[in-house]
Amino acid sequence: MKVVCTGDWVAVDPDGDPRYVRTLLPRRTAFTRSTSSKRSEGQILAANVDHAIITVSLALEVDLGRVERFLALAWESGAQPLVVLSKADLVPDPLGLSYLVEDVESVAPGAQVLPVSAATGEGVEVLAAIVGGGTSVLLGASGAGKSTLANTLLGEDVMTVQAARDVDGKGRHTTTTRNLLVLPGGGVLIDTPGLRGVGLWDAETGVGQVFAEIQELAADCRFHDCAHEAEPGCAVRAATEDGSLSVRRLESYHKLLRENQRIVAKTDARVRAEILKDWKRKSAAGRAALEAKRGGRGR
Ligand SMILES: Nc1nc2c(ncn2[C@@H]2O[C@H](COP(=O)(O)OP(=O)(O)OP(=O)(O)O)[C@@H](O)[C@H]2O)c(=O)[nH]1
Ligand SMILES: [Mg+2]
Ligand SMILES: [Zn+2]
Repeated sequence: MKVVCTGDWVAVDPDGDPRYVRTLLPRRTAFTRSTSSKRSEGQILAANVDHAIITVSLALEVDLGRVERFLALAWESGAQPLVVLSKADLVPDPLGLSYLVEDVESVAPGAQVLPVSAATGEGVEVLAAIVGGGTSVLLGASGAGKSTLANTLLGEDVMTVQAARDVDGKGRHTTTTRNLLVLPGGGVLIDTPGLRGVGLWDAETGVGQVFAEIQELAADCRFHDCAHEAEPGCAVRAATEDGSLSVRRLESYHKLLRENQRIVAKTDARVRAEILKDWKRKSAAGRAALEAKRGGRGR
């Protein structure tokens, strides 16, 4: 059975119970993360998303590794990612703000980075234009200001907003369900509960897209399967030596790739174990049926 999730398009019988889904339309995109549970499937957070809005609060120091992780999932989903630097009013120095934007831009090739403030209205018009077409999802940590942005874009307070804890700036997980909101100017917006981190889910292509410049450099490595670890003639490591590629970025790339490989291997092992269990169960049932038949004949 397929589970319907936020963003899915379904067909219902106009004369029947509207809760009864007749057909689930094929998903164009799916934002999938790994779950801690023992299931072998990833969890689909949202389907048919056109714009994945990765919301990063400027109230805290920006964690570039986390941005890269969200970007990998977004690219993998098929949606176009956009990084919103929220609470831009908390960085009053324009030069400081432009440095922050540049920093995030350097880890987000192919994605727009937009400073936004719900408090002053900065960037809101640009964001409204982007979300005015198709389906968008707000992603990010609790307290990042996702629901505040949703309310700003809606022009009314639909979502509950709560102050982040003062001491550590951490959120309170105010939003607990995924909410699909229809925007007045067109477009659909999904507000989601804050995610501290997201586990990758078979996201090798997505990881490649986040680190596009590393993949480009890799074309000049001596070995076509170079892992950029200790191989001679590695163009990627050469770039970290001449400073054109940051060591942090290369390490982050390796880390996400390794994590992804672990998850893929674990899933494969789990799928194999499930098949084996199923086969054992079936063959045990088959044996029992055979015994019963034999027993019946004997009597
Ligand atoms: N200074 C400032 N504060 C903001 C801005 N946007 C949101 N906040 C504050 O940030 C806090 C958290 O905002 P929420 O919108 O509830 O955050 P959220 O991302 O929806 O959090 P969860 O629902 O827990 O995931 C609230 O106190 C907001 O008032 C902004 O543009 N500037
Ligand atoms: Mg919220
Ligand atoms: Zn290399």
